[in-house]
Amino acid sequence: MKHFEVNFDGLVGPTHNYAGLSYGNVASQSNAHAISNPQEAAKQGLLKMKALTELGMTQGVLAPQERPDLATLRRLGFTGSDGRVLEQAAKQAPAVLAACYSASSMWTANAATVSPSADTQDGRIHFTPANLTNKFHRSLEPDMTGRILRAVFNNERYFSHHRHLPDNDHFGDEGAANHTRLCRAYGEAGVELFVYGRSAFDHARPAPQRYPARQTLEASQAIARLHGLDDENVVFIQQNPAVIDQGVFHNDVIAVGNQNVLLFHQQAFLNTAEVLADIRHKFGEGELHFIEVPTAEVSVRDAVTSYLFNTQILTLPNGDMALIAPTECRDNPTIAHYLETRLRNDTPISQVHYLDVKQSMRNGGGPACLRLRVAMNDEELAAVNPACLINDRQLTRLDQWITRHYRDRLSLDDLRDPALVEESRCALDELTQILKLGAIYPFQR
Ligand code: SUG
Repeated sequence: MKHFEVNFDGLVGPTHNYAGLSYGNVASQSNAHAISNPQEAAKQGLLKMKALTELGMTQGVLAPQERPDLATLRRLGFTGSDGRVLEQAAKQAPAVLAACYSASSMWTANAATVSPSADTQDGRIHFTPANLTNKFHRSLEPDMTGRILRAVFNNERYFSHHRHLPDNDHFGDEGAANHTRLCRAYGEAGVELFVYGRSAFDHARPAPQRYPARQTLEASQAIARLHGLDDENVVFIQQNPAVIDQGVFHNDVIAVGNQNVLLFHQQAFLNTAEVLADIRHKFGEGELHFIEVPTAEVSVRDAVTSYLFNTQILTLPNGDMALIAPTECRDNPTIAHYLETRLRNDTPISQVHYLDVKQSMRNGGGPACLRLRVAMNDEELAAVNPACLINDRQLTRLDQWITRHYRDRLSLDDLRDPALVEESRCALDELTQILKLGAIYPFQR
């Protein structure tokens, strides 16, 4: 039996825009109110998926959510026709309207936490959608995320789907963005690292002062329990609050792991020495590479602006490891120098590929944010909805679908346009046929 990791990228939705919704996410704030290009955003995402298939990887795709979320706007007291709801919301609560329009489900690293079958008690792959309680626009995602995941991983023998954690900041959960798995081989039990920003129940623990810590310890512990993980294979790690205060709103902005490699910034964690010793102990025998990037070489600021750590480390079919980095890393001389000289010295990473995902980067979403990793074997892969796996045919169909339905310019003012609601629905209706999802969207019922 073969074992590998499949990346499921979020398809960027037709309402991709820059609304400055994420306090604590520097890029989202600094690009607030910029004009977006949804068509370019979706195509950049598709080209990233294509690039991975060309490297020999199995690549999947997850459908976007329906936006605007008119049901939420109605729940908040806006009434009448769709057009009237938009008009009133634009007048009375433009920030709420923008939140209900966000295409943020494209960052599927925040869709769910996934534990592969080699780690779980019942030998199934476990999924828990993230509740994303810390940001209103993102808290609208989990129910639909669950529905999408069930439509893609639709087989109870192999896949176990949990409901998202309670919708309360005490259990704030941001999914795989704060979760990494180290292992000797994908098919063997690994060590699952859960990184949290604060404890919701123990106020004596350190917490950031300026920006919110989105993930709590208690949420991470609940996921580990739900997934039936063995204590011996789990490490809970507190993120350094000082870096959250510098814009590291998820751990995947400052650390990334794959198999026996953990690439992280010197300031990523609290009590780093203890954390590393714990990981090493639980990892057991075999080579384990801790690649610690010192502040003297890369500042936290450079890490946040370049997204050096929001890269994907892939194990290619020939066993080599490759790093998928945003072009912002190549354009920053310090980071380019680090990647071209230091990184490849004495580490298993032998190639670096730069991809342009600028439309997503402007909202603080790099290559790693755009993907949900699922380690699986042949048999499990055969149980995945095949239309959600990328091949040349699906790439062509999706590319044409984007060209047909997406605008190439969207300003916040455009969000009041009722035509955008219809365009998006029409696009998503067709998408459910391309990806064979069934009628998953509320407007289709
Ligand atoms: O949750 N940005 C997202 C970016 C998520 C990145 N994901 C990971 N690091 N895994 C967020 O902050 C900005 C939307 C706006 O401002 O319009 C936004 O939601």
